[in-house]
Amino acid sequence: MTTGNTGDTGDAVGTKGNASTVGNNSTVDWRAIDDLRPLASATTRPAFEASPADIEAYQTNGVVHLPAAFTDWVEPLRAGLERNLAHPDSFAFPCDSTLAGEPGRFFDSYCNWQLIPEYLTFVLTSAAASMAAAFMESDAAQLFHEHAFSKEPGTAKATPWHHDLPYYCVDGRQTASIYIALDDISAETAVQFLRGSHRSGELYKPRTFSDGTEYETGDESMLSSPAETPVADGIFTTALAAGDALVFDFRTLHGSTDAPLTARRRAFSTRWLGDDTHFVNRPGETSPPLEGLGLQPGDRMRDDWFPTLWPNVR
Ligand SMILES: O=C(O)CCC(=O)C(=O)O
Repeated sequence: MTTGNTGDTGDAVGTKGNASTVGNNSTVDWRAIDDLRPLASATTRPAFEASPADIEAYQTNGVVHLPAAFTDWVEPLRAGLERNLAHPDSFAFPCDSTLAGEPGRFFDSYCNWQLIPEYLTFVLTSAAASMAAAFMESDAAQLFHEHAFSKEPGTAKATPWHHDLPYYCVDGRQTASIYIALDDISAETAVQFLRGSHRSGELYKPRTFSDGTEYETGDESMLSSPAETPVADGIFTTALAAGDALVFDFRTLHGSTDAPLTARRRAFSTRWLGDDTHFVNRPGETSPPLEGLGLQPGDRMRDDWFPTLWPNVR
């Protein structure tokens, strides 16, 4: 069994971490490519035909399950993630969230798509950009970043309930994460969602993945996210096969149980911004901690760093 921590696990904190943590520090620069626009225009991505029923489910529930949407990408994305797991410090924002004495390993890392060739190929040539635009009901889809997760067999650690928007330096209603299972995952151990929570209008304080500590947000309007699974009959959960996708809104609350894993549970998410989504100045730390953006609140995220990948531009 891998214990595989990148450093002293006693203080390890999740990438969705806080200012003093391992996960929000990086020994490498996530911005490997100065200007992504030429790369975006030199490549094309296939169109994804979303069914009206799936779009309706996404808009209503804040999450939709797309079986076998990326089966062909499982092997390349696993290979990409293995690079990250084998050499965490060679990539951006590596983090182990299992504390000293806890079994298994809960690893995550993000903002590596320019550094890991399999990830780069995925974002530039897969149907993910078009899929994101379809579910966001947006003309365009701009890539924010990717986030990869790995829980090893024996891990018995919940993913704390949270939603992603307050971690990010963006705001908007047209957002989507495309979460691809890289292993078969039982419903009991898969990520779960609180249906309709994207429409509550509430923002919940970001929490670390290691022990659920809330961020110092400096924003008194943010609430505490639920410590336990919120409302059983409002929960969306499903078993996943490797290659299945879950598409969910940045505002949808999600988390997992701490049921012990008997097999690996790996996943790869890409985060997408739609037409109405823009830069926002959060008073506390954001995750990823993106610096030097040179943006004012309300500005669209800059296209040279966060490329628009749908529609194709040539
Ligand atoms: O896989 C998990 O348990 C966490 C996933 C997650 O929080 C995310 O993709 O935003």
